[in-house]
Amino acid sequence: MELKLERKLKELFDTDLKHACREQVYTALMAVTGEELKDRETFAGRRKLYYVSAEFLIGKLLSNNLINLGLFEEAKEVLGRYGFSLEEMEEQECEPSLGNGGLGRLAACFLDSIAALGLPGDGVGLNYHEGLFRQRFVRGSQREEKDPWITPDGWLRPTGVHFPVRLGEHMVTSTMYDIDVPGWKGGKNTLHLFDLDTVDESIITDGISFDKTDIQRCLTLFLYPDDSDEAGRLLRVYQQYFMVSNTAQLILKELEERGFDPHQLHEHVVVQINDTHPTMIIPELIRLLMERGLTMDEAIREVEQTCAYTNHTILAEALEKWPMRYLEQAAPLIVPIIRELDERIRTRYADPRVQIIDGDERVHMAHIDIHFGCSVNGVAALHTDILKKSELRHFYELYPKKFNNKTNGITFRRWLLHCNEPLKQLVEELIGPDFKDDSSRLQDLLAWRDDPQVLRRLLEVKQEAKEAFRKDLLQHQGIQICTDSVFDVQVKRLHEYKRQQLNVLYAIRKYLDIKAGILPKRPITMIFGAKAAPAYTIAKDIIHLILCMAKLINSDPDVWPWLRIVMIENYNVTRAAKVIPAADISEQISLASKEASGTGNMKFMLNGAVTLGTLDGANVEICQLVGEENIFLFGKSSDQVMKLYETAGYRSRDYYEDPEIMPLVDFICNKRLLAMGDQKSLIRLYQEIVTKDWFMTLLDLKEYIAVKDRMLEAYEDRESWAKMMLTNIAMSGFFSSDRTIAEYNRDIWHL
Ligand code: 26Q
Repeated sequence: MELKLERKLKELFDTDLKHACREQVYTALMAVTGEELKDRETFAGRRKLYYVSAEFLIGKLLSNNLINLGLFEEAKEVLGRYGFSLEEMEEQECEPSLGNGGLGRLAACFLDSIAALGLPGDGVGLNYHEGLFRQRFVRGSQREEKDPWITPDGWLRPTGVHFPVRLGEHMVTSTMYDIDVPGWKGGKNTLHLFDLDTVDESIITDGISFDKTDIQRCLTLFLYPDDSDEAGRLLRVYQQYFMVSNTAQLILKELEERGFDPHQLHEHVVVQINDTHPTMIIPELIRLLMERGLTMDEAIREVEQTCAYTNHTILAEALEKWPMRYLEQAAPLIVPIIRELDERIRTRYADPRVQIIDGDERVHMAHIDIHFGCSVNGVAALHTDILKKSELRHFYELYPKKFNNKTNGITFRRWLLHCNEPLKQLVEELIGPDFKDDSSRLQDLLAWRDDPQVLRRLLEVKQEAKEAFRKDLLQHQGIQICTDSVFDVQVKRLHEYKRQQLNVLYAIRKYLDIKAGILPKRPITMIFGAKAAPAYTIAKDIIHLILCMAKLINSDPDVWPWLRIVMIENYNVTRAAKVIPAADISEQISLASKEASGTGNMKFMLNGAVTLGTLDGANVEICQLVGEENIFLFGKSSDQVMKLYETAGYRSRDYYEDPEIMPLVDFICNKRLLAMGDQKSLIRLYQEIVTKDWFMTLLDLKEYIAVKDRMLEAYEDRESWAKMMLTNIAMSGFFSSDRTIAEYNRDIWHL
């Protein structure tokens, strides 16, 4: 490593490690790492996977790549000897935020695990020039700014591969860029990101606005442009078709290069469709196979056995249904195919609920996947059950064998080995290094459950992470927090169903208690981090309320020594890796039945936080693994919630009128808050909660308060708390994405 760095510094800057500046060392390190990656052999096999996704939230790659190349320790040591640190190198790397949240991060963890298991599988997506917007807080509200991430010394490699794509009336030519995905034990796969050379960043006007009708100049400018207006939605369809047409052409090109015939597609290719965003790959592949001489029947048969679909949501409003005229405008070549597929289903089934095109000429994307794919999977046991028995019931009756569960996972390389060095070291000292290859070995930690010395060391490791996060927050936001307080953390996208507002109502309750002289046993630091979709008004109102509460408390010396609210600005993968190791309490408080899985919950568990949650998504499986005595549960069950929706049986006003609840909700419109913040926003949020509360915040509020108070009480018995931490870490092995990927391969991919 040292020699290679010296050589690179000489070549690029005519300098050496003794004299180079930080930026030069960074550039050299990136280049050397890139070259090591390039030399690795690509995984190959009889059948190849294409994981197609509109999002890959890969985050920074330098450390991750060094770890997988086995160069991490060496790089750290060499840099250290010359007065540099790997952290300061990482600071210089831009984060590719090519995803919104869970779905995109899952795709990134999956790429890591596919390569770790040595399976031949590439990711395919879009090369958004600006990732998800950068979030700034201005006068207590979210502002969006662009977040360019493409730099000359980054990981993106031009390939010289181009495909013609018909976008609406125009033929365009794509360019493919590649990012290497190294395996943990050698070998590599590739993430292919498609782009258009005509895209022009200069059309971005203030913030993140641009002319959404100028398709050739804006196609891949942004990840998921705002879908709140007509032009935005249409652009999304253009993006999707561009993505899948390129993917389909790449698949057939590689198939031919490997010496196979299009008639043998399914024997050599499997396509995993990540939510419905890449659904148009089904008609596009059929179209291209027919161009290559297959009959429609033959083409459909091949594609059916090639494509598999993952569902990530139960929220009806998130299931994509595109007006036919959007498809006619953006993707005219596949419209006749979609109409033919629709006809075939009509002749097979009379039930209007399973048709592809509905009475309003809207195309139900998931229905295409289910009818014309070989597998439908949910992302946690509860989620898959709900799909079977309610959301996709009519399809489950038609195709019971297609339905299967694949509980999500996370890559332990990033979410333990890299982000929590002290914990990694402690674990390794206790149980040896085998857990790095086989996460289920973490269970060996249970042997130390009753060892006071080990439990004490676990608490010290947590303290160290809290200290590191304190420094990080001070450096990035100038905010000082106390590491002797309990760190209570809720970080995830802002959505009403995730119920950040429930957490804020608890903060209001604590604030009022403290003002009344009822003090907690120990100071509490409530940490939030969340981006709201730019057009999601109520989500932005909730951010505003959090920031107003933070300000109110900060200016009140009665309160701030006991309660602090901190909102992490621009929460992203990089910030996640800092805050998750530091958390004591992991808030997973979605309304039961609404969070398909959650993956943050797994990251917290692995890092020794204890979950405060509802029985939703993968929390159910966490509970089964650790036992009810090692998790804090509250709230109505998913069955109860679904019944309430069915019968329209929830009226928020009935709960609001409870004398314990009313003052908390009313506080949102308290005089001091209104004077401090945006009245319109606060009143709107208040009204929403009292009159609508679609995600039933008030339903679970009292129990949430009681259980959280009990949890804070439990925190005071440090040894028994440490035991809970240890049990959580020990049982988290199941949530390794290596396990998830092994299951996908066993049941669906057969690579
Ligand atoms: C759809 C249509 C138009 C515009 C945008 C969208 C859109 C964008 C993003 C729909 C869905 C998403 C993202 C969904 C997502 O992140 N789902 C999460 O997936 C995780 C991985 O499976 C789960 O753990 C989470 O529970 C689920 O919310």
